[in-house]
Amino acid sequence: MNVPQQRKVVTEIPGPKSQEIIKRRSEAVSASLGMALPAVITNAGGGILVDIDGNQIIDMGAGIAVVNVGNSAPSVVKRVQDQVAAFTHTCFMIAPYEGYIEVCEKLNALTPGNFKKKSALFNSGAEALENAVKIARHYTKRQAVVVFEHGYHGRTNLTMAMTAKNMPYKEGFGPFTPEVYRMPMAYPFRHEGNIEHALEEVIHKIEKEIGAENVAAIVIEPIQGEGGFVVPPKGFLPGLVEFANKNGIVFVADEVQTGFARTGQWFACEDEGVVPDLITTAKGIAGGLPLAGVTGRAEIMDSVHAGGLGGTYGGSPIACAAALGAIATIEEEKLVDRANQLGSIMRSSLDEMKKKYPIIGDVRGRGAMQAIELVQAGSDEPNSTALTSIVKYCQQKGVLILSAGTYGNVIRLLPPLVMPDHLLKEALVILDEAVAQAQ
Ligand code: PLZ
Repeated sequence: MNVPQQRKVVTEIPGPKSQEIIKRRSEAVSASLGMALPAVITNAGGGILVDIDGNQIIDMGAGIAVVNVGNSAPSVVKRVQDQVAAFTHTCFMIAPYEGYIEVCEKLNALTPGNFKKKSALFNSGAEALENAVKIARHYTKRQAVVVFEHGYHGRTNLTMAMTAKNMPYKEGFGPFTPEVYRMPMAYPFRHEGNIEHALEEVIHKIEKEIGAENVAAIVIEPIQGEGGFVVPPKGFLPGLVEFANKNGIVFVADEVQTGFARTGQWFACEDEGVVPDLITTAKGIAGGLPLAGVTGRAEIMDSVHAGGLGGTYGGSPIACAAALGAIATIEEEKLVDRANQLGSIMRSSLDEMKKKYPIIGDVRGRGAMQAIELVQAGSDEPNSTALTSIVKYCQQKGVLILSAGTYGNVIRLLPPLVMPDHLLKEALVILDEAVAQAQ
């Protein structure tokens, strides 16, 4: 491993060197960009981020579920280095290279569905979602797009419209693209009314308010990420797929956050045997390099005229080399199984915490994607003050944890899947202390 797998706190966080650079950051970088951890990173690997002051911080975010295979995974590094030395760019639409084709072959083989599939590659999750919608509209010759409360799909104009939460993603950035319709999400912890009827309610609303025959796509995250790791109850996703199939609607699973072993399966939709028409991927696909994909039924993917999709950098040879390295790492190191092991360590410790601390209202997630939702003790009122205090406490102790949730009250745990047990357990002990002091 390129960095020692040990937590070490040698200065306050941020330390003096980080503080100096962060001062330059505020002079040079637009104030519009957030910063969860005020520590300037110089190295990272396994489950550790090393900052410029020499602190070794346990990484419970994996760059938002990106470095599932770890930072600087050897097989990613090697393939990227070889690719950069060979050539950096041709533009796939100008002159092809094998890496792009190989990544598509892998995506077609790994994603659920026993039918002929094809893929196209892009640069970011938002771009994948944009293209999935373009493809679905072109194929169906319909316009409406159905999305869900608490959903997140990106920050471009179309994907802002698809994203549920106003602050910070949408405030002041309108007008948004039309023909995007938001449906109630089956959110077990907060569902108003009978959750058994959540599916019927959605179907009824689509039929009455949009007309099923006008819907091009239903787009949903199988487990919502930014929305707070909302896991819909069994039956909800299969029910939506059935409705989509019956009505000629393209069902799109947004697996940008859940994909690539994160939830203890290659893709989260496999859990209930859900077979989407299209799947969007990004983040975990390429070990940190910018890459995204749309994969799905060949007849849908091929329905767009030649030249209808593309982009200068989409599926860059370097990002494709990284993806092949990341996919090989997931296979060779059995990271799908590892996600389940990490998940059960996290789950048992979070369940214990819930028994002790009344500000934990809910524990949920799947595989190495686990969360706690914080409430005012004895109610289900969101508690974002406790979240701020917990995140800060963890930071000072050298543990990076990320927040999420429509109400800013969810702590989400997304460790790299190569994190050793001892680091994960140490991070959970510190999280326990952090929750205790936030009571
Ligand atoms: N779909 C399900 O989780 C990205 C957003 C970080 P991009 N989530 C992290 C931030 O605050 O900008 C995401 C996602 C799902 C789409 C996206 C968008 O992916 O690569 O950030 O464009």
